[in-house]
Amino acid sequence: MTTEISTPTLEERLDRFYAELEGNDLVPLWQVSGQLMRSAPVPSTIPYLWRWSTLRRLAEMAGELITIERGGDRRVLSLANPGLQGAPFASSTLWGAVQYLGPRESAPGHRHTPAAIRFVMEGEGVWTTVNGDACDMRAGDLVLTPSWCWHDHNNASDQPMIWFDGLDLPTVNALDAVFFQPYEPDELQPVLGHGISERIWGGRALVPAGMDPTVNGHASPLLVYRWADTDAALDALLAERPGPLVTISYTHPVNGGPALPTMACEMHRLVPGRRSRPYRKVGSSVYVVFRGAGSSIIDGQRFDWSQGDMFVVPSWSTLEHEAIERSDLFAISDRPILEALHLFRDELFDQAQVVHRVFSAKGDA
Ligand code: 1HN
Repeated sequence: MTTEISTPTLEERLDRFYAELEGNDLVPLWQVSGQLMRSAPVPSTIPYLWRWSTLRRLAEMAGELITIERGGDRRVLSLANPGLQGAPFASSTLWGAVQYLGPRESAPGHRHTPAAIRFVMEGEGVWTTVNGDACDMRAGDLVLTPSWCWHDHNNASDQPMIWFDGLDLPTVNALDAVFFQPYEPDELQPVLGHGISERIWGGRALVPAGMDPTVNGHASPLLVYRWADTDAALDALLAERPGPLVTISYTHPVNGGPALPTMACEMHRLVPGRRSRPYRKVGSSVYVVFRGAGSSIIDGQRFDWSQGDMFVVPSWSTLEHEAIERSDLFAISDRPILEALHLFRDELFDQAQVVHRVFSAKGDA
């Protein structure tokens, strides 16, 4: 009697092949190339907005319920983009958050490789000490804590303060380049003086000769950008270049590059009643409404905003703004990283022709 050895069909051979690939931790490109190679970016980050009323209420609740302890170190509520599967990130590359510091409270010193910015929404009487330089924080000020600089926050007033924190943490994390170190043995570093970097490097286009501009590595040696200067620069620019939108960048006073090598900071001033031209760029942004009210259309979805609201614009999303009163929008982005890698591109369109859907934030009536 003869046993028949049947040749396996092509289908059987393919089944075995794919099972073997899986069993050996291999993935064939032809099954995934459609997801990996798109004609243009398809971000997981979605356009999204958080209301200031919600942020402030929950930050205040955190102030009542949560103490600042070593380890956690900070009372921070992160903007968690719903497109990012529960990650505490505003976008795939940017951290955005509100931080609450109670009256007479300090947040202990530490340093980390992710760089951070603070943008102050309201209040005064708080300073962040950065490598010994106590940087006073008032509404509209931008304070830098560059990569690996020691920093602690101190509130000498009887009022709490809430500010916006922006970090490049998701990017540094994706690169597995996060290092963190608590300041020891004391909770706070010694203060060498208040506003040292401003006195040395804050002279607009006048910088000292013969002083090292690399004290903070590739970050700006100037740690604080005051609202009065920002406001005056925007006014002057608007007088010369009438809207609908003017933008200033916060720069390194010596090389003219971004204030931080990994994160761009900008302030946009919008003239009421006029729509900005549709614009898109590679890389995401987190916006903070410092003053004013209006709306932004992100890929056809309209987000109405007012003072203190925060929203995310994903990579390659078309963006238009229209203010109903004079408005100032602070924004951070990952643009310096994309530019350094020669991956940046952008497009400005002529016409607003967008039909829009209206976004309502959680908690909106
Ligand atoms: C951090 O150190 C601060 O120093 C704020 O205030 C937010 C988010 C993630 C990781 C570290 C701060 C942070 C942070």
